[in-house]
Parts: sequence; C-alpha cells; structure tokens
Amino acid sequence: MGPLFEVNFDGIVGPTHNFAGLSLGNVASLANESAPSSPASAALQGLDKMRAVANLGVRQAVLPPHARPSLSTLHRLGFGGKPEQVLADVAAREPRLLRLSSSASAMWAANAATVAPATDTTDGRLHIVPANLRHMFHRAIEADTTRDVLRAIFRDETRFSVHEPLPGGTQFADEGAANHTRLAVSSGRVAHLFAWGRSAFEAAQGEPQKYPARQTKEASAALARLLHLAPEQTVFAQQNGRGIDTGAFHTDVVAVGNESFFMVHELAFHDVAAVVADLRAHLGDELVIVQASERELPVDDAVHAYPFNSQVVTVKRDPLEMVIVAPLESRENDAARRFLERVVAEDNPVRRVEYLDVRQSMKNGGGPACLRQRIPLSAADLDKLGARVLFDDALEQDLRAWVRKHYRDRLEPRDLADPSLWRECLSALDELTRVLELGAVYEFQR
Ligand code: SUG
Repeated sequence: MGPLFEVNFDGIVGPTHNFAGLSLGNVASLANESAPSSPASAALQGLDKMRAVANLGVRQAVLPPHARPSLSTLHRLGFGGKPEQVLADVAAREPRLLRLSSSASAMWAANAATVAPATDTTDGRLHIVPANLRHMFHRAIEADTTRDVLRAIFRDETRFSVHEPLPGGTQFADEGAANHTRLAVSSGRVAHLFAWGRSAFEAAQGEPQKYPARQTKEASAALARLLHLAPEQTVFAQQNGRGIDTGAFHTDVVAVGNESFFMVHELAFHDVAAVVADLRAHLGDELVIVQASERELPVDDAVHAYPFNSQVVTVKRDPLEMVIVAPLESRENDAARRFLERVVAEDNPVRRVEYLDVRQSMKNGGGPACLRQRIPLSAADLDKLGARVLFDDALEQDLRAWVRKHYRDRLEPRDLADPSLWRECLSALDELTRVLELGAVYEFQR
C-alpha cells in the first residue's frame, strides 16, 4: 500500500454563503443572524487557507459546494411551479424555509463524513461514512449530495468504500468528523476517539440543559462498526453538557488531535480524566496531552476564539514537528493566545502557530478545522481519485478565477429570494464540475 499521508479536503464556500442564524447552540451563528455576508471574500479566505496549509507541505484537496437554494427541497415541502414562483412563494409565506434551503453549510467539510484509513481497517480499504447531519434541517439536506460527491471522487471500490449515511431519525444523528479524532503513535498503535452528546435509548447523566446535543452515542457506535475498526482501536466519550451549553456544539470546538498530540479543554468531555486515561492506555507514553483548565482558558473564550478549532498539521518527521493553524480570533483573545503560546513553549511536537483570516466562516461558527475533512491516502490512492480535486497551482488559479467570475461581493437575507442568485449558483456549479472533472454529481445536472 505504501505510506499514507493526510490529505486535507476543504469545502469550497458556496455562492449563497450567508448568515441566517440557523444553528441553535452555535453562538456565532445566532449572534450574526441577518448580517450581510460576502460570499466572494468567504470563498477567497477558504482558498487562502488551502494555500497556506499547502505551503506547510500538507497535501490539500477540495470538495465542491452544493446547489442552493435547494429547489428540490422546497418542491418536497409543497412549493410548486417554476423556480421564480417557488422562490417568490416561499419568501412570502415561509421565509425561514427559504433560509434553511439556502445555506452554504456544506463548506464545513469536517461534518461531511467520518473516515478510517486503510491501515486501520479490518478489510484494508479506506472507509468513509457520509454524515446524515440529521439534527439540523439545513445540514441534513447535505447528506445525499455529499455521498454522491464522495462516491465520484473515491470511486475505486477496491481501495475505497463510501457508505450510505446512517439511516433513521434523530436517534442516529451523526455530525461526522467534528466528533471524531484519530490518534496514532510510532509503534503503529492507533485510537479512534468517538464523541457523542446524548444517548437515544438510555438516560445519560450530564447531558446539556440549554442547547441541543447533536450526536448520539448510538450513531457513534454504528460509525465504528461501519468503519471496520476493531474494538481495541476505539474509545467512546461523552461530550460535556456544560461545554455544549456554553457553545461547544461539536467536540472540535474544544479538542483537537494529530498523531501523538492531543489538545483538550477540561470541559470537552463529561469525564475528561477518564478519556485521558483511556487514550493513554491505548497509546502509551508517547501520547502528549495538553489540557486547558477552565481557569486558564474559560470555555466561553474557547467558544468565541476557537483555539481548539485549529488544524494541527505535521510538517516534519525525525524529529516530529507540527504547526497549529488557528483563526485570527485566537490571537485577538488574550486567554486563547496565551494558551497557544504555552503549547508552543512546552515540550511537545508543536513548533509554532500560524494565524489565518477565516472570519466569514467564523461568523457562522466554523473555524479552520471545520472547513476541512482529513483523509489519509497513499501515493497510489491519489492516482485513483475520480476527479481533479488535488489542490495545486493550476487548480488554485482556476478556482480563484471561477470565484471572481461567479460570486457576489455582498449578500443580504432578502437576496436569497432573487431568482438570479439561484441561476448564478447553478451556472457556477455546472462550470465547477467541469473544472473538477467531477461528472454530473448534482440533481440539476441529471
Ligand atoms: O453546523 N454553522 C455550522 C458550523 C459547523 C462547524 N463545524 C464544525 N465545528 N466542525 C453548524 O452549526 C450556521 C449557518 C447559519 O446560521 O447561517 C451553521 O450551519
């Protein structure tokens, strides 16, 4: 198979990027409801981040946006007629449904799926389970397109297996890799940490009281089975209810790991000491854990500044060196910055922090880590990808030109009803499938 390296698949921000206040429990999303957005800046900030990560020597790839407003969703909700009619009706009668059908939320690729690399699985293939995102309507409508896109890219079934999203209702609500962390040490031992916020069928102590817990314990267990992981490679942990109630709706808002390094807030898990002990038992002394206490870094600051929602990337081996890619907001917040400075100063693989501007995404509660899906691949796997998704100079230039051609600089909530926005989105995506050599992955192309 050859060695695997992590490829970061970033979601390209879609042309309808806007602030609709859709996510209860995501404090940034609620705070910015109805503010004007800039789809063009958002998409360019995303491309700048990809360039910055690629410059660190990490392989970078892209995932396409979804077609929004989703007219097929509105049809299924009883709005009929020509597109102009559907948009006018829904805007007049049920404006909330228009917002729910218009989000560019597929940009947060961490929520696209949960992945186990071929080295870890019992059948030696890469397994991908697209997330059903069942907890929130505007995100649940991503699942089928995400599956189709991933199947187009990872179409070689001898190497890759792209599953169906988990079935059923909210009992199996799954938020993808935002609640999953793979840790690994040099001996080859690995631990897949699956976090969940509530149990569908049992009463769990310490569940949140104010904000919803999105992921269920039962969904996490199903993922571990589908990913073909052996039980001794898995650790399950309950998210901290107080953390969720403060705005840590996903685990990646308060914890992040890379290989033998794990950075965690004490309010990430219901019983953080037990999680640490469990990981230690799986991985031994090589695992480096840096924990932030509530005193050092109040979880409220962690939620507003997102120091944990950073990408921790390996930039060198022998000796192992890592860089933290964090949002600018983490530098601007004293407690968050000091915490990251402590991480760099201590004896661990992290050498420095690189701060990036992803403010458009941050205003919807999405930091650098939310914007990417990590997929470990071999050199041979890269040759078998079914689309032109690897981010190189040529693709970067094509994507920058494509954004400049199709994206608006400014979008307000009322613009979502504008039929020309919908047409612009369709022609942008139609062109993008040609740029990415992706085939007809969208419903509107079939
Ligand atoms: O699901 N925001 C996303 C942010 C996802 C962040 N992802 C990770 N933590 N991995 C969410 O809450 C807001 C959309 C709006 O309000 O317009 C939104 O969907």
